[in-house]
Amino acid sequence: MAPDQQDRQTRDLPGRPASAAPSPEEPTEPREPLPPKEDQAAPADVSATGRDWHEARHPRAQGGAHHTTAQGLRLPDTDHSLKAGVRGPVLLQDHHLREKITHFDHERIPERVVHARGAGAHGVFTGYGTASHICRAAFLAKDAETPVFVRFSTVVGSRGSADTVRDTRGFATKFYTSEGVFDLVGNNIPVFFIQDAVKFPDVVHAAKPHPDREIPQAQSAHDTFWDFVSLHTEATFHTMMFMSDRGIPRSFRMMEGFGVHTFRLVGPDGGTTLAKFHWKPRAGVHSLVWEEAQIINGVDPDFHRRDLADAIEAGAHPQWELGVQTFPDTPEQTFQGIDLLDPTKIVPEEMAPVQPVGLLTLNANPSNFFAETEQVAFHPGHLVPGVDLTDDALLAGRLFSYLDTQISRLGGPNFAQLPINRPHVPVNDMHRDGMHQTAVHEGVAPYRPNSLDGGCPFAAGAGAGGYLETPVAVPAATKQRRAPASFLDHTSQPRMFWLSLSPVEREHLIAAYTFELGKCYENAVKERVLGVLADIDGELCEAVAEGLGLPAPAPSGPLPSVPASPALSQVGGTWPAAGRIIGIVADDKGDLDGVRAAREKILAGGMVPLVVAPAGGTLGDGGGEPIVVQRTLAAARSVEFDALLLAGRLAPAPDSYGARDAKAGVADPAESTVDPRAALLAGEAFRHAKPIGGWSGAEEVLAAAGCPVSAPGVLLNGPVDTVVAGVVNLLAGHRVWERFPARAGLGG
Ligand code: HDE
Repeated sequence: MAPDQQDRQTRDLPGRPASAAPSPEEPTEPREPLPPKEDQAAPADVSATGRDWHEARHPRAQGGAHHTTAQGLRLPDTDHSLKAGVRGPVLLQDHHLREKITHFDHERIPERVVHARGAGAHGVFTGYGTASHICRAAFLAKDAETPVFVRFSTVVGSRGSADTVRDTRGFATKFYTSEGVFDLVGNNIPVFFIQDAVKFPDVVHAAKPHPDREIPQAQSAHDTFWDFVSLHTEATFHTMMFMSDRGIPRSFRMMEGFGVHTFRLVGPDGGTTLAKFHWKPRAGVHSLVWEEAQIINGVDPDFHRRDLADAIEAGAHPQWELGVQTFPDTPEQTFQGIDLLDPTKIVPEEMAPVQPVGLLTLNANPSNFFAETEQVAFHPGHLVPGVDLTDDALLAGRLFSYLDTQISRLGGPNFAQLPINRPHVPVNDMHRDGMHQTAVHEGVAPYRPNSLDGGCPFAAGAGAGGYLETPVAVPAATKQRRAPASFLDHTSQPRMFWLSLSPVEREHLIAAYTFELGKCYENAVKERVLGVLADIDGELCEAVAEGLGLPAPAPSGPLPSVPASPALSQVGGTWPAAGRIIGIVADDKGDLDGVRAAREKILAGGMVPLVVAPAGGTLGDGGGEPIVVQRTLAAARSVEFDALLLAGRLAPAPDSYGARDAKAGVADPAESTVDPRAALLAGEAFRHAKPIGGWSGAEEVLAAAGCPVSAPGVLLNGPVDTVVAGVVNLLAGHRVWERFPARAGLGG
């Protein structure tokens, strides 16, 4: 019996009408608490005071047999207020009523000021040992296994906003290491908008909805955002990157992650190396196309959240390799002319290859969104021995900001005691009291030095695992509000990015700028953005200007001459198709043996088949193994699939919704040979360059959708096995890019 069902036992109470007697499935006996799900147990075993947490937590868990108040008083009824007589009035002395409603009134906490919308997962990180000579951190040692919690997020939107908006994505990882918590709080884009933390409120105010009407939600396509970034050109590289396909990832599972700043690694002998962190997804880096992203925002606003949870539940555990780019720790802190303290610059991977140092596997979904994903509190200053900071001015501001924001968001300074934030090592701090203190500290001397508590706790030197800041020399300097001269170059790397993209990616970038600026009202803002683009590339600027109907300005000077960095392009590689979703559309008249064979082949390849049919239930009841229908044509949209299989011609059933719809759309009802909803699926999949396979009359569906059956990536009428194998092969390249022709000349 589930705990929520227990509440309904109160219907047995005297005075309730006989008709309210329990239905057969309603439980009548209390039960013992259910054991926690194995893969979803609370992450920490030790409380802030070092006690067994499970023991401390148990009395407050809601798995017990009897419903109680917060004070543990057993309750016979939670469905009726205490009244004077059945018709009232309600009595103020009803403590349960007041406690229940007061608690409810305070259920919401302030959402994160940025990165409010997110999804999380538990996992494990396994070190390769390949970094051990340059970084003494225990979690990077060979075969060391460290529990982790990862939270992915969008940046601009509110907590309830849609997942597939155009935005940067957060990629924050909490490592519960044997030396304390290490947080790597990164993004899916390797550079940032600003070089100095003091500008953060400006960029966020510009990107958030306009303060007068509070629109638009979770969008950068509005005047204030473009006003700011066109005036503040250090944002250009980041802006271009999230206007590119990276701003609309196909899945959290298919994004790269970047620590952005340069960190300082400390080796076993105390030697230091500068480093940038990278996460490389095993599933490849893939994106949606813009029309798809917009459809998803309406059809399934939880698309990324659902995709992550479903994949983990299905056992398709997403994986990323952690890698580092390393640079000598010289006093200049530059690498081949690139300033390593400038977070608006990358070091191209061709100049400093990313060296893999460990593997992250996400293998368990949170048990409770609020307790874990919402309450998790990251901080770039949560470091372990072996990882130290540099003087990046953006990082310095973050070190202040994250602690400050948690205090207001999580209601006080004791958020590290929340289960999701607790280190998996004993905590011996001397912080005391404060809001929401859950530890019952013992002893009388929370200060150092002391003699009354035996001198405990003792300082931990390096030999005892203590964290020692690297003794870096601070050069003699003059106080000033200025940035180094190298920070003024805002065009070379954006131009390098443009030159590194394939024609289809350039086409997407042009379309994104044209869309976003097309949503702006102020011509002066659009013209200023065109001025910025003119200094990146003439072709880019002209194409966007043409779309906006404005003249393309001339560049302000000669364009920088920079080499491309092929690693910045997402297109052209091949990747495992495992974890991808293939829709199979069929009805009872289709080739159901073919559907069965296709399902098996897809499952055997580690992919997910989704059977779509005109109505729910099963297909093939007339003979053979029934096929469970997972989506009806009324509920499915092509955006859910990476590829599509059509197992028949999908005629509308007489008098069905599909038939009525089809008749409404054509002059002669006799011509309505294909269910229009199937044609819509096929047409969208075609337009979004997805591989399409089909047999048993599938060409009629494509014809009804107006798709040429001889187009690249359309595989029809071979044996089912061959069609499916062909579609899976195409999936390795993500999409059939030949169906997305780029304008002539964009090949660069
Ligand atoms: Fe953040 N950022 N940030 N940020 N950030 C927050 O902290 C901030 C920056 C990033 O899933 C906030 O707990 C400042 C860069 C992620 O919980 C806040 C500056 C990068 C997350 C904050 C930056 C990030 C945040 C809001 C400029 C990539 C979500 C809630 C100096 C390297 C973490 C919170 C999660 C969240 C401040 C810049 C990534 C307000 C002041 C650069 C992934 O403290």
